[in-house]
Amino acid sequence: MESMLSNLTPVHAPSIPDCFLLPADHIHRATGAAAAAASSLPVIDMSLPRDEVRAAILDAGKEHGFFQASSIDLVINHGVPEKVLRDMEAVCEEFFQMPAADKAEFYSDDKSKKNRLFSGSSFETLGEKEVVGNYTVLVRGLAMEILRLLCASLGLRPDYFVGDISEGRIVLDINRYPPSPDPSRTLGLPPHCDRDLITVLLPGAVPGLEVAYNGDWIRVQPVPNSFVVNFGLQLEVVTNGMLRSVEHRAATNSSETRTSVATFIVPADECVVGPDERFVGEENPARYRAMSVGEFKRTHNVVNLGSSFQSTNLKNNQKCT
Ligand SMILES: O=C(O)CCC(=O)C(=O)O
Repeated sequence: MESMLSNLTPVHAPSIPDCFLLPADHIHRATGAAAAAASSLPVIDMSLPRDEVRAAILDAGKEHGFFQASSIDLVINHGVPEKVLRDMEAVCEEFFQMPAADKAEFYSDDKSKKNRLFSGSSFETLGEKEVVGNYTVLVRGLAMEILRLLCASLGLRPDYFVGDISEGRIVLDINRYPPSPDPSRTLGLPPHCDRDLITVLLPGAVPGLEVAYNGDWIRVQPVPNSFVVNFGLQLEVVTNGMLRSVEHRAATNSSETRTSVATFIVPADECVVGPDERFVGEENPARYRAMSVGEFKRTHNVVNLGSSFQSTNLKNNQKCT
């Protein structure tokens, strides 16, 4: 825990604690070939006419499971003003700049705790409740708007994702990635798919997010004032695989600290999620079993360690064989 709480830079701490080291051949570095082939992730200007945004989200969902939502401050009723983003980033920075002893008070291994610091952190400090609360409400609004647009594209009723399926406990992860003395042996976050319905990530200005694509990794170049949006496993299950939840990871770098804020829209534990009948037919049999989200969470591994393009263990429990 000490090494995680420390504010040391690599200059001060030239060696990496063993627990953060991966085997040398374990990290498949991004070659750039995928990015060249895919011209990076699609960037969707959310201020465009709804029909255009809808079509772009569906295309991005089918091809990548990821996109960047830009010009969000222009979206009427669902905008997240730039000030809200900057305030949120400032609160995160303030927290991580606190002395290690103060941060230690938030440290806990107990997953049932509402706010805790672990190998990433979820926190809410009394003084900043307003900033974090305001941010969360606006980002949730954006996520719900994207889901509504998807409904129209998928032939679902507009409020399909309203209710239990999106109203589990909202989870906000604030990820802090200090510079690494050896980025070739460390990852900020190992490859994983998100277990939620949809995730909205404030990626910060420093690159680090990498998205699996055709056996390689696309390194995401953050677009200023934009969010990275990706589809979670629950959306993949509902659409019987039409929309994909795609593996991603956070790489480290040797010079700059990176902070990202992930907002997860999660179904309630008792909500039973399975492929909707509209996505199942003779040609397209159900690929997943229906199961409660609580059971899904209990029986799935969260992440794979190291490099992998086959995180199917995340989905196997629910997959029909
Ligand atoms: O920090 C990032 O870019 C990725 C964050 C992420 O994947 C997560 O919080 O699950």
